[in-house]
Amino acid sequence: MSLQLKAANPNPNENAKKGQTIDLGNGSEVVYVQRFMAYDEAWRLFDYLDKQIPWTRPTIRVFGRSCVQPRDTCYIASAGLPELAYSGYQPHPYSWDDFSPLTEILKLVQKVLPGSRFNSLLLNRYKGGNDYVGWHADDEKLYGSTPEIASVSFGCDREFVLKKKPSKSSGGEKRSDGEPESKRLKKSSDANQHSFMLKHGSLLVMRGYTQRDWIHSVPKRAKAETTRINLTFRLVL
Ligand SMILES: O=C(O)CCC(=O)C(=O)O
Ligand SMILES: [Mn+2]
Repeated sequence: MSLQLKAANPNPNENAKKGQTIDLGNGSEVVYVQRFMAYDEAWRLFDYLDKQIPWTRPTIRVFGRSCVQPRDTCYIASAGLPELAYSGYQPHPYSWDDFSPLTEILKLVQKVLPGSRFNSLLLNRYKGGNDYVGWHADDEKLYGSTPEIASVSFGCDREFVLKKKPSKSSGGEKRSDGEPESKRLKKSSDANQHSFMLKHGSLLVMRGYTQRDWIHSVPKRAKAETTRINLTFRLVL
């Protein structure tokens, strides 16, 4: 299958097309482009990915226990990179050459993010609202200290949540002003959590210190009935 991808058509909503940048503070940043890809093209790609990617649902280890990963996965990497391992699982690296539409999506990502470089891709398929990814940061050493991760979504809209890691210096009871506890908690929860409904054909970019200072998840959602496919492009150093 060969595809010539183009960016989404002009849209009255400038933010949806050009993207919005969310400054998370202390050098962490997220960019969200809702209409990254044209709608119909994104559905063609969904069908291709759903049918042609060699999906597996591996057994992983979490807190010393074996469990089946609650989503399907596949890994693509350029030749000669160090091997990726997470939760006791080492995915087989497939070649970009065997999945040319993925290279087309990569080119479109690099066009929207000038100067970015990616050489690996982790794909996830959530076959309904019971499939999820738990709280984690993509802070593996092989990505370096400030990885840029570009995430493209297809199919069912799902919520993506970012939560600030508890800061090491702030002990639970320490206070510096006389503000009531309830008010302080409300304020901190606003600044310390961000949620995005990741739409079909959208792009979300995490960069700077986001993996060092924040964790993220795609929680279970009873109402999400259909399949979602997500691609995260990364640079292995
Ligand atoms: O599916 C998503 O939007 C996120 C996936 C993710 O965080 C990961 O693969 O590390
Ligand atoms: Mn992640």
